[in-house]
Amino acid sequence: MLRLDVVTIFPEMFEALTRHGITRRALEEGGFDLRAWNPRDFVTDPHRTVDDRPYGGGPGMVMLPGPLESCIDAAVARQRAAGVERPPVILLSPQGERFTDAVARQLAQSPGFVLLAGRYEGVDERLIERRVDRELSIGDYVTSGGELPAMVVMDAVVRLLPGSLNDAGSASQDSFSEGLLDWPHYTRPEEWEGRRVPEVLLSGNHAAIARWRRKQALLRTWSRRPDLLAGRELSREDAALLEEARREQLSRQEQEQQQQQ
Ligand code: 9D3
Repeated sequence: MLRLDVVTIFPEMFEALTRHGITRRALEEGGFDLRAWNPRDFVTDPHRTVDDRPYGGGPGMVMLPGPLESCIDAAVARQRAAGVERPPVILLSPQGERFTDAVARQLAQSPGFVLLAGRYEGVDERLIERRVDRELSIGDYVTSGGELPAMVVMDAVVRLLPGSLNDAGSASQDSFSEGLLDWPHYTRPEEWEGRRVPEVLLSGNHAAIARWRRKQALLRTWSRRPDLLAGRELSREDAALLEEARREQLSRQEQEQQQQQ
């Protein structure tokens, strides 16, 4: 069982994971467990202070190192009691290494880890030096705190755990493990608002369907996310499929232009 601990001043936010969907099911079936720790519970002053003004001035507040350290140590102690010898402490931070599918797969192999979600402008640097093993960012945009990024990390990791999906096939077929975007999906009705489902999907010809889907995935990846194909050699079959898809797309575009004239 994967052990997850998170240090946060908003523990209730993590109910988004424990109350809904795939993550709720994985929790109920014992795929992982999750405990949220509030640094406010580790301070004794009447205001239960966890932040203060930055030395050197400037806007916003900085999280105090003391309460965070006590809180992290309690989370680490729980991990150790559960048999996780050296749980890494991972800070969610705009300065972190980018969280990718490869990082998610690495974390899913581990017995457990502690996430630290910051609020305000940041965390006292000395706490990071003393307690944090790794920093992760989910991308180049600003969120209001580390909690949503922590949930993104947990969700992406938990859905990789064995037995955590409705459909066991999906995780290995997933876009990013394959390095390709998804093909388009269709369901009933066969015709909707004048648009028909591609005939091949109604044909019952499984080989033709698989070929069509692969072709669509290649075409979409090539046109929307060329970066995913950049460092990568396509198989002879894939290269031929993509070439065919590009020719078909070009002739469709030419037809559309003719109709406009
Ligand atoms: C980079 C902006 N910072 C200087 C103006 C201030 C700041 C804004 C928002 C510091 C922290 C935050 C809260 N966000 C996170 O802690 C965070 C985050 C993010 O904002 N984007 C992508 N990944 C992450 S992981 C944690």
